[in-house]
Amino acid sequence: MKKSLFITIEGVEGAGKTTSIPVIQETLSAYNEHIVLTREPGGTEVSEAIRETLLSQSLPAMHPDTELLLMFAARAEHLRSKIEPALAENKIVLCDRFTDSTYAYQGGGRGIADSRIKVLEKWTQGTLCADLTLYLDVDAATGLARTRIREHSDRFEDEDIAFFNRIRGKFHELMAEHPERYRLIDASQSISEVHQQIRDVLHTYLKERR
Ligand code: Z5A
Repeated sequence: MKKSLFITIEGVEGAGKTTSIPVIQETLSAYNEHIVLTREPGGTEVSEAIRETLLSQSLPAMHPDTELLLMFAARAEHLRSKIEPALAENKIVLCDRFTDSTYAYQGGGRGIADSRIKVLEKWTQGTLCADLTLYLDVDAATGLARTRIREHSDRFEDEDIAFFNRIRGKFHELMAEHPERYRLIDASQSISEVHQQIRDVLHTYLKERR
């Protein structure tokens, strides 16, 4: 049986993706102990360097097209040198954000048409897409309030609430378009309740695959 799996975690800032990763890893390890944890933008030395540019607040604002192309430049490197080899070796790849974030942030947030994003998606990924997407859903104001107690912000976190409301709206559209891979987690609940939902969803998903 194929043991490789490509799992992505999505949500607005402060949804609790980072906080949930150890729970996801622990639950998945009963199925396949070879798990590659990674993130976007980033995940390789070159892609992390592109991430620095994308998130930097010391640079002037960049054009949305530049932002979009840099996201896919980082993704191309990440796919070729890390994700695709790991999947070929039958590993699980657990990725904190992936192309759905591009549709949500550069599409929903910045207003770039889906059709333009699709061209780059096809070029960079071919037919590869996530097997499973854990979508942690929380309203933008709650998510942002959770992150704004941090000392440092990044270029995205400085955007206004309308930007993040559009992003959440886009994630909901994506969830309706891809019910076969999307699993909704109610991230407005307490951390322990969110983690229990994640365990339940993963156990059900993995049982169905056996
Ligand atoms: N981006 C893009 O524009 N296009 C793309 O294609 C891709 C990405 C791939 C990456 O930055 C940025 O890049 C991101 C989108 C953009 N925008 N921003 N900013 P990042 O990786 O640094 O940002 P992030 O993914 O949004 O991470 P985050 O802000 O840390 O969110 P999180 O990982 O979901 O949250 P967390 O760190 O787990 O939790 C935040 C705080 O909330 C923390 O203190 C927790 O203890 C607390 N928390 C978490 N869950 C709960 C619950 N349930 N109740 C109460 N408190 C909670």
